Amino acid sequence: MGGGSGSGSDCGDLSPTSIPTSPSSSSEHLPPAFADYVSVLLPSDGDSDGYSVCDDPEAEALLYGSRLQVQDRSLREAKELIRRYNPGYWIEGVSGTKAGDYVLPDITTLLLVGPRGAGKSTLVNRITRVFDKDDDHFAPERAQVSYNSKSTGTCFLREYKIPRSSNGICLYDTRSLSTNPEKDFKILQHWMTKGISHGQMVLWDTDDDTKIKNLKSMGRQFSCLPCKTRKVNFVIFVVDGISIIRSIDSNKKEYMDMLRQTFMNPFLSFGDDKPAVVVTHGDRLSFEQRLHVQNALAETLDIPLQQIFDIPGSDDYRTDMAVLDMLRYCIQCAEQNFPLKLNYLLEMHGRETLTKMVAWLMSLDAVMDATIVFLCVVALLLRVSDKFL
Ligand SMILES: Nc1nc2c(ncn2[C@@H]2O[C@H](COP(=O)(O)OP(=O)(O)OP(=O)(O)O)[C@@H](O)[C@H]2O)c(=O)[nH]1
Ligand SMILES: [Mg+2]
Repeated sequence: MGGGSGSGSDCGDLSPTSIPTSPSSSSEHLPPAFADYVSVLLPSDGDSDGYSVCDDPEAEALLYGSRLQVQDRSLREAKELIRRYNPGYWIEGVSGTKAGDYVLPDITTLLLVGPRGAGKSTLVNRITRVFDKDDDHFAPERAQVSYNSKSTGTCFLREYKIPRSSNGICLYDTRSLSTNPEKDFKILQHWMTKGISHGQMVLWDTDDDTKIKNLKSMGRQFSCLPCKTRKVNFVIFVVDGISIIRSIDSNKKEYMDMLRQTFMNPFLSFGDDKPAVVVTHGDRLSFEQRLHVQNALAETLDIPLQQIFDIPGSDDYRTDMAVLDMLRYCIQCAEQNFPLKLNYLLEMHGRETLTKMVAWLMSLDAVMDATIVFLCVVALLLRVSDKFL
Protein backbone atom coordinates (compact mmCIF):
# COMPACT_ATOMS: atom_id res chain seq x y z
CA MET A 1 0.00 0.00 0.00
CA GLY A 2 0.97 3.58 -0.34
CA GLY A 3 1.35 3.64 3.45
CA GLY A 4 1.12 7.42 3.44
CA SER A 5 4.68 7.46 2.16
CA GLY A 6 3.73 9.66 -0.75
CA SER A 7 3.39 12.52 1.64
CA GLY A 8 6.86 12.19 3.08
CA SER A 9 9.79 14.33 2.10
CA ASP A 10 12.15 11.37 1.73
CA CYS A 11 12.21 11.32 -2.03
CA GLY A 12 15.52 13.09 -2.56
CA ASP A 13 16.07 11.56 -6.00
CA LEU A 14 12.68 12.68 -7.27
CA SER A 15 13.26 16.04 -8.84
CA PRO A 16 10.34 18.43 -9.14
CA THR A 17 9.48 19.86 -12.52
CA SER A 18 8.04 23.06 -13.80
CA ILE A 19 6.44 21.31 -16.78
CA PRO A 20 3.33 19.67 -15.39
CA THR A 21 2.00 18.43 -18.72
CA SER A 22 -0.71 15.82 -18.89
CA PRO A 23 0.20 13.51 -21.78
CA SER A 24 -3.17 11.85 -21.34
CA SER A 25 -4.83 14.99 -22.65
CA SER A 26 -5.05 14.01 -26.28
CA SER A 27 -7.43 16.20 -28.23
CA GLU A 28 -8.33 13.34 -30.60
CA HIS A 29 -10.75 11.61 -28.28
CA LEU A 30 -12.50 14.62 -26.82
CA PRO A 31 -15.72 16.31 -27.79
CA PRO A 32 -15.12 19.63 -29.58
CA ALA A 33 -15.69 21.75 -26.49
CA PHE A 34 -12.75 20.11 -24.72
CA ALA A 35 -10.59 19.40 -27.77
CA ASP A 36 -10.30 23.18 -28.28
CA TYR A 37 -8.67 23.92 -24.99
CA VAL A 38 -6.66 20.73 -24.64
CA SER A 39 -4.77 21.64 -27.80
CA VAL A 40 -3.66 24.74 -25.90
CA LEU A 41 -2.14 22.47 -23.26
CA LEU A 42 0.09 20.43 -25.50
CA PRO A 43 3.72 21.57 -25.52
CA SER A 44 5.34 22.19 -28.88
CA ASP A 45 8.70 20.62 -29.73
CA GLY A 46 11.63 22.06 -27.92
CA ASP A 47 9.54 24.46 -25.91
CA SER A 48 8.55 23.24 -22.52
CA ASP A 49 5.98 25.92 -21.86
CA GLY A 50 4.01 25.12 -24.93
CA TYR A 51 4.68 28.58 -26.40
CA SER A 52 6.51 28.84 -29.70
CA VAL A 53 9.80 30.68 -29.59
CA CYS A 54 9.99 33.73 -31.83
CA ASP A 55 12.94 36.04 -32.67
CA ASP A 56 10.92 39.25 -32.42
CA PRO A 57 10.23 40.01 -28.71
CA GLU A 58 7.26 42.21 -29.57
CA ALA A 59 5.63 39.54 -31.71
CA GLU A 60 6.41 36.96 -29.04
CA ALA A 61 4.75 39.10 -26.37
CA LEU A 62 1.68 39.46 -28.56
CA LEU A 63 1.58 35.72 -29.21
CA TYR A 64 1.99 35.04 -25.51
CA GLY A 65 -0.77 37.49 -24.66
CA SER A 66 -3.19 35.99 -27.15
CA ARG A 67 -2.39 32.49 -25.90
CA LEU A 68 -3.19 33.58 -22.37
CA GLN A 69 -6.49 34.96 -23.59
CA VAL A 70 -7.29 31.69 -25.35
CA GLN A 71 -6.36 29.75 -22.20
CA ASP A 72 -8.53 31.99 -20.07
CA ARG A 73 -11.51 31.61 -22.38
CA SER A 74 -11.05 27.84 -22.67
CA LEU A 75 -10.87 27.50 -18.90
CA ARG A 76 -14.05 29.54 -18.44
CA GLU A 77 -15.92 27.51 -21.06
CA ALA A 78 -14.78 24.19 -19.61
CA LYS A 79 -15.86 25.27 -16.11
CA GLU A 80 -19.20 26.48 -17.44
CA LEU A 81 -19.82 23.07 -18.96
CA ILE A 82 -19.42 21.44 -15.55
CA ARG A 83 -21.37 24.16 -13.72
CA ARG A 84 -24.35 23.79 -16.05
CA TYR A 85 -24.39 20.02 -15.64
CA ASN A 86 -27.41 18.19 -14.25
CA PRO A 87 -27.99 14.42 -14.40
CA GLY A 88 -29.18 13.57 -17.91
CA TYR A 89 -27.64 16.73 -19.38
CA TRP A 90 -25.30 14.88 -21.77
CA ILE A 91 -27.47 11.87 -22.41
CA GLU A 92 -29.70 13.33 -25.15
CA GLY A 93 -29.25 11.67 -28.49
CA VAL A 94 -27.31 8.64 -27.24
CA SER A 95 -28.62 5.83 -29.50
CA GLY A 96 -31.79 7.81 -30.22
CA THR A 97 -32.86 8.07 -26.58
CA LYS A 98 -33.73 11.17 -24.57
CA ALA A 99 -33.09 12.04 -20.92
CA GLY A 100 -36.69 11.12 -20.00
CA ASP A 101 -36.08 7.51 -21.07
CA TYR A 102 -33.54 7.01 -18.25
CA VAL A 103 -33.78 6.58 -14.50
CA LEU A 104 -31.81 9.69 -13.52
CA PRO A 105 -30.22 10.09 -10.09
CA ASP A 106 -30.87 13.23 -7.99
CA ILE A 107 -27.17 13.94 -8.32
CA THR A 108 -24.42 12.15 -10.25
CA THR A 109 -22.22 10.43 -7.66
CA LEU A 110 -18.52 9.77 -8.19
CA LEU A 111 -16.64 7.55 -5.73
CA LEU A 112 -12.94 8.08 -4.95
CA VAL A 113 -11.07 4.88 -4.19
CA GLY A 114 -7.35 4.36 -3.62
CA PRO A 115 -4.54 3.26 -1.30
CA ARG A 116 -3.57 5.02 1.91
CA GLY A 117 -2.14 8.48 1.37
CA ALA A 118 -2.76 8.35 -2.39
CA GLY A 119 -4.21 11.86 -2.25
CA LYS A 120 -7.98 11.31 -2.36
CA SER A 121 -8.81 14.07 0.13
CA THR A 122 -6.26 16.40 -1.47
CA LEU A 123 -7.95 15.75 -4.80
CA VAL A 124 -11.33 16.79 -3.36
CA ASN A 125 -9.73 20.09 -2.30
CA ARG A 126 -7.95 20.47 -5.64
CA ILE A 127 -11.17 19.99 -7.60
CA THR A 128 -13.10 22.36 -5.33
CA ARG A 129 -10.38 24.97 -5.71
CA VAL A 130 -10.89 25.13 -9.48
CA PHE A 131 -14.39 26.54 -8.88
CA ASP A 132 -13.63 28.41 -5.65
CA LYS A 133 -11.24 30.64 -7.58
CA ASP A 134 -14.30 32.28 -9.15
CA ASP A 135 -16.85 31.83 -6.36
CA ASP A 136 -15.00 32.51 -3.15
CA HIS A 137 -11.26 32.90 -3.36
CA PHE A 138 -10.76 32.58 0.41
CA ALA A 139 -13.07 29.63 1.05
CA PRO A 140 -11.51 27.11 3.47
CA GLU A 141 -10.43 23.64 2.34
CA ARG A 142 -13.14 21.02 2.70
CA ALA A 143 -11.58 17.56 3.02
CA GLN A 144 -9.20 16.76 5.85
CA VAL A 145 -5.81 15.79 4.46
CA SER A 146 -3.52 13.34 6.32
CA TYR A 147 -0.31 15.27 6.74
CA ASN A 148 1.63 12.51 8.52
CA SER A 149 1.66 8.74 8.77
CA LYS A 150 0.29 8.87 12.36
CA SER A 151 -2.90 10.49 11.16
CA THR A 152 -5.92 8.19 11.04
CA GLY A 153 -6.73 9.44 7.54
CA THR A 154 -10.27 9.63 6.24
CA CYS A 155 -12.38 7.12 8.20
CA PHE A 156 -15.92 8.10 7.21
CA LEU A 157 -17.49 8.45 3.82
CA ARG A 158 -17.79 12.15 3.03
CA GLU A 159 -19.94 13.76 0.39
CA TYR A 160 -18.76 16.91 -1.40
CA LYS A 161 -20.84 18.71 -3.99
CA ILE A 162 -18.82 19.97 -6.97
CA PRO A 163 -18.87 22.99 -7.18
CA ARG A 164 -19.95 23.68 -3.59
CA SER A 165 -23.40 24.99 -4.52
CA SER A 166 -24.07 22.43 -7.25
CA ASN A 167 -26.84 19.88 -7.41
CA GLY A 168 -25.32 18.14 -10.40
CA ILE A 169 -22.23 16.30 -9.17
CA CYS A 170 -21.06 14.94 -5.83
CA LEU A 171 -17.75 13.35 -4.96
CA TYR A 172 -17.39 10.77 -2.20
CA ASP A 173 -14.10 10.69 -0.33
CA THR A 174 -13.49 7.29 1.28
CA ARG A 175 -11.23 5.58 3.72
CA SER A 176 -8.08 4.13 2.16
CA LEU A 177 -8.06 0.50 1.13
CA SER A 178 -6.88 -1.91 3.82
CA THR A 179 -3.80 -4.07 3.52
CA ASN A 180 -5.99 -7.05 2.77
CA PRO A 181 -7.55 -6.89 -0.73
CA GLU A 182 -10.08 -9.62 0.17
CA LYS A 183 -11.56 -7.32 2.82
CA ASP A 184 -11.52 -4.42 0.38
CA PHE A 185 -13.56 -6.41 -2.09
CA LYS A 186 -16.31 -6.98 0.46
CA ILE A 187 -16.63 -3.31 1.31
CA LEU A 188 -16.34 -2.21 -2.32
CA GLN A 189 -19.10 -4.66 -3.24
CA HIS A 190 -21.23 -3.26 -0.42
CA TRP A 191 -20.75 0.34 -1.56
CA MET A 192 -21.39 -0.45 -5.20
CA THR A 193 -24.48 -2.58 -4.67
CA LYS A 194 -26.14 -1.05 -1.59
CA GLY A 195 -25.08 2.57 -2.08
CA ILE A 196 -23.18 5.02 0.10
CA SER A 197 -24.11 7.81 2.44
CA HIS A 198 -22.36 10.77 4.03
CA GLY A 199 -20.92 9.92 7.44
CA GLN A 200 -20.97 6.14 6.95
CA MET A 201 -18.18 4.65 9.07
CA VAL A 202 -15.62 2.37 7.39
CA LEU A 203 -14.09 -0.31 9.61
CA TRP A 204 -11.46 -2.87 8.68
CA ASP A 205 -10.99 -6.19 10.46
CA THR A 206 -7.45 -5.07 11.28
CA ASP A 207 -8.75 -2.09 13.34
CA ASP A 208 -8.06 -2.67 17.03
CA ASP A 209 -10.60 -2.03 19.81
CA THR A 210 -9.24 1.42 20.68
CA LYS A 211 -9.50 2.54 17.08
CA ILE A 212 -13.04 1.21 16.74
CA LYS A 213 -14.03 2.98 19.98
CA ASN A 214 -12.51 6.26 18.76
CA LEU A 215 -14.20 5.98 15.40
CA LYS A 216 -17.56 5.26 16.99
CA SER A 217 -17.35 8.31 19.19
CA MET A 218 -16.29 10.44 16.19
CA GLY A 219 -19.16 8.97 14.20
CA ARG A 220 -21.75 10.43 16.57
CA GLN A 221 -21.41 13.80 14.84
CA PHE A 222 -23.03 12.27 11.74
CA SER A 223 -25.73 10.25 13.50
CA CYS A 224 -28.12 13.21 13.80
CA LEU A 225 -27.81 14.16 10.12
CA PRO A 226 -30.38 12.82 7.68
CA CYS A 227 -28.02 11.39 5.06
CA LYS A 228 -29.40 10.16 1.80
CA THR A 229 -28.09 6.91 0.38
CA ARG A 230 -26.64 7.46 -3.08
CA LYS A 231 -26.03 4.95 -5.83
CA VAL A 232 -22.48 5.22 -7.18
CA ASN A 233 -22.51 6.30 -10.83
CA PHE A 234 -18.81 6.13 -11.57
CA VAL A 235 -15.50 5.43 -9.82
CA ILE A 236 -12.23 7.39 -9.74
CA PHE A 237 -9.19 5.32 -8.81
CA VAL A 238 -6.58 7.55 -7.16
CA VAL A 239 -2.93 6.48 -7.17
CA ASP A 240 0.22 8.18 -5.99
CA GLY A 241 2.89 8.60 -8.70
CA ILE A 242 5.78 8.48 -6.22
CA SER A 243 4.81 5.05 -4.86
CA ILE A 244 4.53 3.79 -8.42
CA ILE A 245 7.97 5.10 -9.41
CA ARG A 246 9.43 3.56 -6.25
CA SER A 247 7.89 0.18 -6.94
CA ILE A 248 9.14 0.29 -10.56
CA ASP A 249 12.65 1.39 -9.54
CA SER A 250 12.97 -1.24 -6.82
CA ASN A 251 11.47 -3.85 -9.15
CA LYS A 252 8.97 -4.83 -6.46
CA LYS A 253 5.84 -5.96 -8.19
CA GLU A 254 3.59 -6.21 -5.11
CA TYR A 255 2.40 -2.60 -5.23
CA MET A 256 1.45 -2.69 -8.91
CA ASP A 257 -0.14 -6.13 -8.42
CA MET A 258 -2.25 -4.74 -5.57
CA LEU A 259 -3.32 -1.79 -7.73
CA ARG A 260 -4.24 -4.10 -10.60
CA GLN A 261 -6.12 -6.51 -8.36
CA THR A 262 -8.23 -3.70 -6.90
CA PHE A 263 -8.74 -1.89 -10.19
CA MET A 264 -9.94 -5.08 -11.89
CA ASN A 265 -12.59 -5.68 -9.22
CA PRO A 266 -15.72 -6.18 -11.33
CA PHE A 267 -17.84 -4.17 -8.87
CA LEU A 268 -15.87 -1.03 -9.70
CA SER A 269 -16.72 -1.25 -13.42
CA PHE A 270 -19.90 -0.21 -15.19
CA GLY A 271 -20.33 -2.55 -18.11
CA ASP A 272 -17.09 -2.23 -20.03
CA ASP A 273 -16.25 1.10 -18.37
CA LYS A 274 -13.48 0.69 -15.83
CA PRO A 275 -12.73 3.52 -13.36
CA ALA A 276 -10.91 6.68 -14.42
CA VAL A 277 -7.40 6.79 -12.96
CA VAL A 278 -5.99 9.92 -11.32
CA VAL A 279 -2.24 10.11 -10.67
CA THR A 280 -1.24 12.46 -7.85
CA HIS A 281 2.12 13.75 -6.57
CA GLY A 282 3.24 14.58 -10.13
CA ASP A 283 4.63 17.91 -8.88
CA ARG A 284 7.37 15.90 -7.17
CA LEU A 285 8.32 13.94 -10.26
CA SER A 286 10.18 14.89 -13.42
CA PHE A 287 8.37 15.07 -16.75
CA GLU A 288 9.92 11.74 -17.85
CA GLN A 289 8.95 10.08 -14.56
CA ARG A 290 5.36 11.21 -15.01
CA LEU A 291 5.28 9.76 -18.51
CA HIS A 292 6.82 6.57 -17.19
CA VAL A 293 4.16 6.30 -14.46
CA GLN A 294 1.34 6.77 -16.94
CA ASN A 295 2.72 4.22 -19.39
CA ALA A 296 3.27 1.71 -16.58
CA LEU A 297 -0.30 2.21 -15.38
CA ALA A 298 -1.74 1.91 -18.89
CA GLU A 299 0.08 -1.40 -19.29
CA THR A 300 -0.65 -2.80 -15.83
CA LEU A 301 -4.31 -1.81 -15.76
CA ASP A 302 -4.81 -2.50 -19.45
CA ILE A 303 -6.42 0.86 -20.20
CA PRO A 304 -5.73 3.63 -22.75
CA LEU A 305 -3.74 6.70 -21.71
CA GLN A 306 -6.87 8.81 -22.23
CA GLN A 307 -8.34 7.17 -19.12
CA ILE A 308 -5.40 8.32 -16.95
CA PHE A 309 -5.42 11.89 -15.60
CA ASP A 310 -2.25 13.45 -14.26
CA ILE A 311 -3.50 15.78 -11.50
CA PRO A 312 -0.77 16.95 -9.12
CA GLY A 313 -1.35 19.19 -6.14
CA SER A 314 -0.15 22.19 -8.19
CA ASP A 315 -2.34 25.22 -8.64
CA ASP A 316 -1.96 26.16 -12.30
CA TYR A 317 -3.78 26.32 -15.60
CA ARG A 318 -2.79 22.85 -16.80
CA THR A 319 -3.84 21.19 -13.56
CA ASP A 320 -7.18 23.01 -13.62
CA MET A 321 -7.73 21.82 -17.18
CA ALA A 322 -6.78 18.26 -16.26
CA VAL A 323 -9.32 18.43 -13.37
CA LEU A 324 -12.10 19.63 -15.68
CA ASP A 325 -11.19 17.09 -18.34
CA MET A 326 -11.31 14.30 -15.75
CA LEU A 327 -14.72 15.47 -14.47
CA ARG A 328 -16.06 15.64 -18.03
CA TYR A 329 -14.80 12.10 -18.71
CA CYS A 330 -16.33 10.66 -15.51
CA ILE A 331 -19.69 12.33 -16.05
CA GLN A 332 -19.89 11.12 -19.63
CA CYS A 333 -19.14 7.55 -18.54
CA ALA A 334 -21.68 7.84 -15.70
CA GLU A 335 -24.37 9.12 -18.07
CA GLN A 336 -23.77 6.27 -20.50
CA ASN A 337 -24.47 3.85 -17.71
CA PHE A 338 -27.70 5.30 -16.33
CA PRO A 339 -30.33 2.54 -16.54
CA LEU A 340 -33.19 2.82 -19.02
CA LYS A 341 -36.74 3.11 -17.65
CA LEU A 342 -38.84 -0.06 -17.63
CA ASN A 343 -41.64 1.40 -19.78
CA TYR A 344 -39.08 2.46 -22.39
CA LEU A 345 -37.66 -1.07 -22.44
CA LEU A 346 -41.16 -2.58 -22.68
CA GLU A 347 -42.04 -0.20 -25.47
CA MET A 348 -38.82 -1.07 -27.29
CA HIS A 349 -39.34 -4.81 -26.74
CA GLY A 350 -43.00 -4.50 -27.77
CA ARG A 351 -41.97 -2.79 -30.97
CA GLU A 352 -39.28 -5.39 -31.61
CA THR A 353 -41.72 -8.28 -31.00
CA LEU A 354 -44.29 -6.73 -33.36
CA THR A 355 -41.69 -6.32 -36.11
CA LYS A 356 -40.61 -9.94 -35.66
CA MET A 357 -44.22 -11.19 -35.85
CA VAL A 358 -44.91 -9.23 -39.05
CA ALA A 359 -41.73 -10.62 -40.60
CA TRP A 360 -42.79 -14.11 -39.55
CA LEU A 361 -46.30 -13.69 -41.00
CA MET A 362 -44.83 -12.36 -44.21
CA SER A 363 -42.55 -15.37 -44.47
CA LEU A 364 -45.61 -17.55 -43.75
CA ASP A 365 -47.40 -15.78 -46.56
CA ALA A 366 -44.64 -16.70 -48.95
CA VAL A 367 -44.81 -20.35 -47.86
CA MET A 368 -48.60 -20.35 -48.38
CA ASP A 369 -48.18 -18.91 -51.88
CA ALA A 370 -45.62 -21.54 -52.74
CA THR A 371 -47.90 -24.32 -51.40
CA ILE A 372 -50.87 -23.09 -53.46
CA VAL A 373 -48.76 -22.92 -56.63
CA PHE A 374 -47.45 -26.42 -55.88
CA LEU A 375 -50.98 -27.82 -55.34
CA CYS A 376 -52.20 -26.18 -58.56
CA VAL A 377 -49.32 -27.76 -60.49
CA VAL A 378 -50.12 -31.18 -58.93
CA ALA A 379 -53.86 -30.80 -59.80
CA LEU A 380 -52.98 -29.82 -63.36
CA LEU A 381 -50.65 -32.78 -63.72
CA LEU A 382 -53.38 -35.16 -62.41
CA ARG A 383 -55.91 -33.81 -64.90
CA VAL A 384 -53.47 -34.11 -67.77
CA SER A 385 -52.54 -37.65 -66.77
CA ASP A 386 -56.32 -38.55 -66.48
CA LYS A 387 -56.84 -37.51 -70.09
CA PHE A 388 -54.05 -39.73 -71.38
CA LEU A 389 -54.97 -42.82 -69.33
N1 LIG B 1 3.25 17.04 -3.34
C1 LIG B 1 2.06 16.49 -3.33
N2 LIG B 1 1.55 16.01 -2.20
C2 LIG B 1 0.34 15.45 -2.23
C3 LIG B 1 -0.42 15.34 -3.42
N3 LIG B 1 -1.57 14.71 -3.14
C4 LIG B 1 -1.54 14.43 -1.83
N4 LIG B 1 -0.40 14.87 -1.27
C5 LIG B 1 0.03 14.71 0.11
O1 LIG B 1 -0.11 13.35 0.46
C6 LIG B 1 -0.52 13.21 1.80
C7 LIG B 1 -1.78 12.36 1.88
O2 LIG B 1 -2.81 13.04 1.19
P1 LIG B 1 -4.36 12.74 1.46
O3 LIG B 1 -5.11 13.56 0.52
O4 LIG B 1 -4.69 12.85 2.90
O5 LIG B 1 -4.42 11.21 1.03
P2 LIG B 1 -5.68 10.24 1.20
O6 LIG B 1 -5.66 9.33 0.04
O7 LIG B 1 -6.90 11.02 1.43
O8 LIG B 1 -5.25 9.46 2.51
P3 LIG B 1 -6.21 8.58 3.47
O9 LIG B 1 -7.38 9.40 3.84
O10 LIG B 1 -5.32 8.26 4.60
O11 LIG B 1 -6.56 7.39 2.68
C8 LIG B 1 -0.72 14.63 2.33
O12 LIG B 1 0.44 15.00 3.02
C9 LIG B 1 -0.84 15.47 1.09
O13 LIG B 1 -0.40 16.79 1.26
C10 LIG B 1 0.17 15.87 -4.63
O14 LIG B 1 -0.39 15.79 -5.72
N5 LIG B 1 1.39 16.42 -4.52
MG1 LIG C 1 -8.29 11.05 2.97
